[in-house]
Amino acid sequence: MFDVDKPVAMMRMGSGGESSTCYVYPDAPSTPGKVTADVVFNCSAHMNGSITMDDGTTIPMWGFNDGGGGMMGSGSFPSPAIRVTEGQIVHTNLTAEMMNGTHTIHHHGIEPSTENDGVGHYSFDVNGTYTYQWKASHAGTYFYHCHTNTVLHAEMGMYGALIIDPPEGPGTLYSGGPTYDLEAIWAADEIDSSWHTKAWESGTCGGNEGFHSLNPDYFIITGVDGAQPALTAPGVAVTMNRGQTLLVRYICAGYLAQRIDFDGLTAVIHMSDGRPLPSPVEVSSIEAVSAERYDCIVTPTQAGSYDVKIDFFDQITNQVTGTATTRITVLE
Ligand SMILES: [Cu+2]
Repeated sequence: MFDVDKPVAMMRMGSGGESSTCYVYPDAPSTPGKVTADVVFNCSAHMNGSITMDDGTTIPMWGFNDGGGGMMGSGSFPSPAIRVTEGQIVHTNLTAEMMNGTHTIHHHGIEPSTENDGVGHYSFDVNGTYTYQWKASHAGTYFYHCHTNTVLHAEMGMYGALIIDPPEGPGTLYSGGPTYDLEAIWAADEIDSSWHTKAWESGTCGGNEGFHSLNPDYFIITGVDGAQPALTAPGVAVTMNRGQTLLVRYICAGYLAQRIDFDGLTAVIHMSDGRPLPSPVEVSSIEAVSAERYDCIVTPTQAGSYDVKIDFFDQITNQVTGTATTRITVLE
């Protein structure tokens, strides 16, 4: 019988002789088959961010900063979006130093070679700098995240949106697909603040760090507290005119199952997980599980204020354990 209290893997020594980390494979090789990229992102892993909640509590967060490429914004939480055009060869340069923890970047939903997949235990965790080389093959909504000690590092906020536009550019969802006037990127996530004081390698040696028990106390949309601030926060809440089309790029960025409810508005799902649906589906709500993405277009026909509610379901009881809310304001 499986004994959860015993380490389940051999100790793996880090390249610097560290003996306290297991399931971590630090390396920074050169990229196999490296070619000239069409677009380059420079990311450095950081572990010094934070998010301040509506009740005044500040919670430590980790993430990826713009490492100087000038294309990734200021490095807040969530990490800045990576946005590219279908067909491009992309280099994501990750810099991570062992003293701050090894990290990776997994471009979720992209299908590169094993070395470029950023799944540490299948290849390596980055200690130094590594260039992830990948091709943006299919327009759609993805996200990227760290895949080192994933349970903790993803919870700590090491993720950001990854958008691939079709050759037509922003405003068209996929080549030959629907167009849109405005866009919202809603990455919904829960936070268990008790996890946010852990060391980066916590739990990698098989000790019980409590990661089997997620008890979230905050619920967020794209890095903003969903208790109240997300109702009006720029970049999350939407103000639009009646008759305009809004593309919602909905990313289930947490561990709990979720349901987004559009408060009476009709959402037309056109894509899921980076692929068009065989035919669009009209819904009033969408249920999603961890890492799923849905691209849906909302075209309000009446002016008003619509509070879009994202419920989070407890893993054991399946009861709603928290809710994050944002708002679509439709002007006449
Ligand atoms: Cu990490």
